Amino acid sequence: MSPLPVILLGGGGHAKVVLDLLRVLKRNVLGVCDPGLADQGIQLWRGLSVLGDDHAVERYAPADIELANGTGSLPGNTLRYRLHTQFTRQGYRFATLVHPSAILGSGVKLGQGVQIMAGVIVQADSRIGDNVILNTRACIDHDGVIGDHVHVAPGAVMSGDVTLGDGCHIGAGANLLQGIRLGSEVVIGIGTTVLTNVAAGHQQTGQPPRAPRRINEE
Ligand code: JB2
Repeated sequence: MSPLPVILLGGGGHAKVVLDLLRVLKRNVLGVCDPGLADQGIQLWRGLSVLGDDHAVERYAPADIELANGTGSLPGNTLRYRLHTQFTRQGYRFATLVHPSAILGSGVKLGQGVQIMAGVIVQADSRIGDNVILNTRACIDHDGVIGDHVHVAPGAVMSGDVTLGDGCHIGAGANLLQGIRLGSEVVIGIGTTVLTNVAAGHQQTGQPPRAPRRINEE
């Protein structure tokens, strides 16, 4: 059975990457819903018809289409979460998209609406929740547990057996030690190295360097 046609939600920066991914996967994209584009009277965006605001989705029955969430998720911005929960409640499904250059190990499980971008590696037995973005070149090593609505930004590295609670944001280039557990809604700053667990609703940013020491001389 051929995959259902797709409607893209959002026409900003993240949506460009999602649209490229849909095209690489040869998905039939019916158009984009974006109130910003519609308000400006823009009818064509990157070769796609602008269908209107999100109400345009309702012209299609949930069984006849899939949605692609083209809105990104940055700390404090709930739009992506809101679109996912609202349309899921209405019975629509979000396409799970995996770039052909990504590597998925054995036993990996992906939730609904997961977006795995170019160059991502997800190792054996990792579980990825709904509406997650694993952005360009991110890495989840073995046995990772990634909650719903998480964004792992480009180049961030989760060592083995890391658990991220729902709604976490992992900044670009961050590194998490193996076995680290983050509660829900934790924000890790760009380039931050995380060596201890972080409780729900907290953030860890910055990178205090330590003076060089001889190995085995703590
Ligand atoms: O209610 C809405 C709505 N409100 C704003 N429904 C829909 N379908 N779209 C909505 N938008 C549209 O989302 C705006 O009109 C705009 O076109 C788009 C947001 O685009 P922006 O480029 O501002 O953000 P983004 O979420 O695509 O990307 C952010 O997050 C990514 C993960 C950026 O900061 C990126 O740099 C980042 N990579």
